[in-house]
Amino acid sequence: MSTNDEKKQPDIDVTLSDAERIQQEDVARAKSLDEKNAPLVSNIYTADPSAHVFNGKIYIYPSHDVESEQETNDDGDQFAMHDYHVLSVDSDTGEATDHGVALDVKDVPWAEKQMWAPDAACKDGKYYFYFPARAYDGIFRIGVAVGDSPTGPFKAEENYMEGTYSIDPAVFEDDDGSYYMYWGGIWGGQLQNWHNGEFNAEDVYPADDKPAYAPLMAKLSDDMLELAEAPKDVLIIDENGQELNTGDTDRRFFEASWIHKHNGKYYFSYSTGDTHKIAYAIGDNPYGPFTYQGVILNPVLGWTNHHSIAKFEDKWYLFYHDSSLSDGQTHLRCVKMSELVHDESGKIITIDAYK
Ligand code: FUB
Repeated sequence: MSTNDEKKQPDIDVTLSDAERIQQEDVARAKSLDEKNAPLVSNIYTADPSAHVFNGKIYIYPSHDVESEQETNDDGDQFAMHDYHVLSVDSDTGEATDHGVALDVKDVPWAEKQMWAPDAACKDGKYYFYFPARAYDGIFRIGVAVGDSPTGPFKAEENYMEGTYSIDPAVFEDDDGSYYMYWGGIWGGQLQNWHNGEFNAEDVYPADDKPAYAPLMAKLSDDMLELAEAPKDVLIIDENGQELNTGDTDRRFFEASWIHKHNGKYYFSYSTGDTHKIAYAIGDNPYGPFTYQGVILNPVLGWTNHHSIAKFEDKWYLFYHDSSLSDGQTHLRCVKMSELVHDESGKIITIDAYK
């Protein structure tokens, strides 16, 4: 007969990576979930939706997920994307249009593979598309490509943006016309390989009771092609002003930075990664610090959770993804949207993607 302690042990296969374990669970439960929102497109797999309103229309800049022979592991090798498509949403019908290939890795001189979560910005009639990819030395960097239309095509710069590393760029335009980029991610996102200021193949994390790795941010140059200043840490603090610690996996930053402004406050939101939530923190300026507030989106079907937030015609929307279109395959995701509500005190009402 087993003891109580033995009974409490979860039935976990320790030979599996976290990504494989979640995928097994998701494939088993996918068909039993009742989705609140349908995929915006189903002709291709899409993920990591960064949404903006340009010229009165919603444009979504997602990753383009593809089938891959790569193994599923915690570095995200299974996310072997090689190009980007842009989507737009028709405000009358709510239907989304896929505008086709906007940028392919073969046209990016510095990038070898893994075109992960992108974003875009518009300035003076030009469109700037920001994307992370692995360079030929295996290190993730962030590049920029320029176009004349929100749907591309975009022409990549020769090299990545100097001073950038890691993944998931998000670009925010403040009311004064300044643009800021936020980025970073741990595990596959490699932030833990930059602990001494240069790339180091060894993963090093702060102890559980020490401040977690912070996302990074910097103001962009006037031409939108470079960082205008050295990257700074984005501090996420608790109600006592203390930085969130590495061991606080329910609240600390993992990846998927986003920022929006509501009633003069700056809302920094992000994925908690291995605890699968989209969380947010509020600050008084683009540099932070940001004080942790709560959860925007509960865990979805799939190993990753990644989102954006945009206002369209007086309503706020959350753009997110899950793996429902592939019945739980973690690397074959689909983007969706849901209304998002700030209550009277400015708090965001938590969203659940399933009924
Ligand atoms: O899509 C590849 C990676 O998965 C993204 O860069 C992460 O944010 C996660 O969604």
